[in-house]
Amino acid sequence: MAEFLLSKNYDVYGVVRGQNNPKRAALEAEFPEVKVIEADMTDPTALVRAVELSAPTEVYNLAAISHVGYSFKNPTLTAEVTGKGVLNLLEAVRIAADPSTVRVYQASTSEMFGGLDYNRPGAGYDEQSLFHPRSPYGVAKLYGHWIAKNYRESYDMFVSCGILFNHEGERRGPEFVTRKITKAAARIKLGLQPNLVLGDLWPKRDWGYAKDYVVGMWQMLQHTEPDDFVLASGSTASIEDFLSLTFEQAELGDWRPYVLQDPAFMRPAEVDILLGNPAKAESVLGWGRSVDLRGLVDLMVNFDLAAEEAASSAA
Ligand code: F7E
Repeated sequence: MAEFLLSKNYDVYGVVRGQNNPKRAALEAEFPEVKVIEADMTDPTALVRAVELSAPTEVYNLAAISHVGYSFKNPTLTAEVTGKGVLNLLEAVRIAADPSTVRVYQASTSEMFGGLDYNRPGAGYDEQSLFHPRSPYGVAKLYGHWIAKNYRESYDMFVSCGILFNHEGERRGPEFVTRKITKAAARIKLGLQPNLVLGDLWPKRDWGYAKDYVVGMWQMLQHTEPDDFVLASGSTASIEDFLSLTFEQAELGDWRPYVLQDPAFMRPAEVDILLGNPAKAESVLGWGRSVDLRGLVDLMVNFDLAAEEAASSAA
């Protein structure tokens, strides 16, 4: 998001939390133009200060405990950060800015849908579909979604919610399944690790490229009015499909000899299948995608092969 906004000549402020957060050094090294503000989503006073310091015209709330598995182990923290944090930020905008001059983006998620038989439309989830979250993360995000809509309706604030399906890429954390797979395939290829340990392989996700989705988030805040929009690829594939594409791209052949399973990576409740319908974002915002699933896998595998090779030759 920062990269995209800088390319459009925005003055970008980024909120970083915690002491000695290594992401701060990484952000400062890659984007020295971004002005860092220390604040925590659980601290309303820090968010008031962040709004005062930055005097924003656009606020993108991408802050969250975002790992679904982690949210089962830390459900209260997830509720505080991912749920109540949205309220803290909206109040900070109301207190420390003229809310009629600020546009707010709330990162809602396909995890709010849950992928169950009874609420799954054949053409994919859209803005009208029923919610049934299946994790503390999904439940907290649903609170964030509704408090954002409530502030839009109650205070006439420009608050838009992007209901984004999985968006992946070279910057994806290795704790998420796509990057875990592409990074492991690169390391297996280079003889740096023997295998890969995963959880369930049958769940299906609607995976797209994060850089395409960032454009959609920005488009939502340029629109004439605040609204909710689904961003999705419109196709779905299983973890097994992602493994096949990855091992093919890395020229490793069949993935089965390399993959082990461990219940530690399985969740108490799973989202079986996610498929989104981005028709509204396409027609109202003119949003589109530059990369399909095969293109996404190719760019992630090529990136990880080059990165792992560089790291191993530097060691
Ligand atoms: O899991 C399965 C896992 O952690 C995808 C977040 O950005 O997208 C993301 O949520 C699937 C699940 O992403 C492993 O059980 C198997 O079925 O990559 P993930 P997610 O849970 O779909 C949504 C839109 C968000 O909003 C979230 O913030 O892969 N799976 N084996 C595994 N998942 C992980 N992480 N690790 C495994 O070893």
